[in-house]
Amino acid sequence: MPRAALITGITGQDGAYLAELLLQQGYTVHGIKRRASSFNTDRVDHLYADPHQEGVRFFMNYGDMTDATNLIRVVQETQPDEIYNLAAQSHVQVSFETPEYTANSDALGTLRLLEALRILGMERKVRFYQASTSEMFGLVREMPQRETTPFYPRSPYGAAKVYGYWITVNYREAYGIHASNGILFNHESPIRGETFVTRKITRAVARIALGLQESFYLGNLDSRRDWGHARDYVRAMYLMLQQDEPGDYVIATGRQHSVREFVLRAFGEVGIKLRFEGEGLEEVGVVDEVDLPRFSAARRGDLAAELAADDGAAAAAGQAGSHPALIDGEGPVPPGSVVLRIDPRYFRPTEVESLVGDPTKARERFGWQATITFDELVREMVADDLVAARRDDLLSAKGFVVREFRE
Ligand code: NDP
Ligand code: GDR
Repeated sequence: MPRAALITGITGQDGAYLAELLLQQGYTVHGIKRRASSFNTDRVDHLYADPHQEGVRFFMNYGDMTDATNLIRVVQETQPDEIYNLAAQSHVQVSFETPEYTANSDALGTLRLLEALRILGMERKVRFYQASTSEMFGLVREMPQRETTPFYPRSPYGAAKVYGYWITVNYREAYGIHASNGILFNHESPIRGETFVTRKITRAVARIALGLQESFYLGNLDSRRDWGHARDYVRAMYLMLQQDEPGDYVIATGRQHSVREFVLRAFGEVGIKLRFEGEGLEEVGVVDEVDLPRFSAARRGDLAAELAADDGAAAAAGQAGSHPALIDGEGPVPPGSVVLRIDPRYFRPTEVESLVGDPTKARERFGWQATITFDELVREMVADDLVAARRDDLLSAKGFVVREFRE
């Protein structure tokens, strides 16, 4: 019998990468998805197979972390060997607007799932993973943060996740459940939600490069994060549940960058050198220089070839593409263009200024370490958003309506 896993939050970024990994490992994967008035399964549609076919190993169940009866029934029906509890209202800023709902889904939701195991008498059968977070460290007590660093959450989200962490520890100690907390630092990917800062930046950079928008707005440019790639991080979740003993682990790269650095790096990918002018709410990001061969290649979709070709031959060869060659000053973003402004709407009532994790324990216990660098992460995200921006550009050029998503 193949092993069975149940993933809550399967329609999210991590759920999609984890489902892919577990299917590759031979698991049968059950996911819980919320009922929505439109399709919300974009990230896992490529894994979905018609359940009427033979040999299908990927199944979806309707459910919600706020509905205990539903969780009990889904666990009973799917009989998982491993449960990965990834479902959460995961946006820190949104948690200030919806604090009670965030506590209900993120804190009590975890309790409901653990209680489902007790009610069904599955405490010794199921291994449990809880998606804990570096946001629990909040106003950090030491640098870098490790498993022993005290928590000091700075948002309703962080506070709810602290409850989720401790109730997981408590059920492990009280009932002998193989339950582990992954204290994961920020991890991103091309399928990161569009309103988290990294994806917001890479989408905007791509759309600005294609001339689909002129500028965008951010909040605090100086906060610092330890950013890794989601593909690396779901591997850590899986490894935690393969250990003989459960435990709590920090998963991080050990390096941090500011939001400002992320912005500079992302614009650099499309050949735009940015400079910052002004201070506070008046600060703006201004185009300083444009590397035209690289910028043209990014617009055409030949960036990989451009990067590979030191002599610029690829850029010359590609000039017959859909976009004509750009002449300095004539592109959509000539030097002097303001492409980034500050909007205080994106400031948080209490901010987490600086996070960086020490993943030594995970490395020593099960050999985990991040393999994808910050530069590779930014490159992959910008490249993917360029594809989407080119598709939108082409569709609108051919007269089709392109949907504009707004935050
Ligand atoms: P996403 O926001 O991309 O995905 C969250 C998932 O939870 C979605 O599938 C969402 O469904 C689902 N969900 C939300 N509320 C409910 C609910 N009430 N009932 C059922 N499902 C619900 O998050 P990530 O994939 O980035 O993160 C996965 C988990 O890891 C989360 O718990 C997050 O808090 C935590 N985490 C994330 C980190 C990161 O950097 N990404 C770092 C540390 C922890 P829908 O698609 O319908 O909205
Ligand atoms: P975070 O991620 O709060 O760390 O939580 P997010 O990308 O939202 O913010 C990171 C930092 O960027 C600053 N920032 C902005 N953030 C957003 N979203 N939008 C903006 O316009 C903007 N401008 C500046 C923020 O103030 C913050 O300092 C993520 C989530 O995935 C959580 O679920 C997870 O637990 C933690 O990472 C680890």
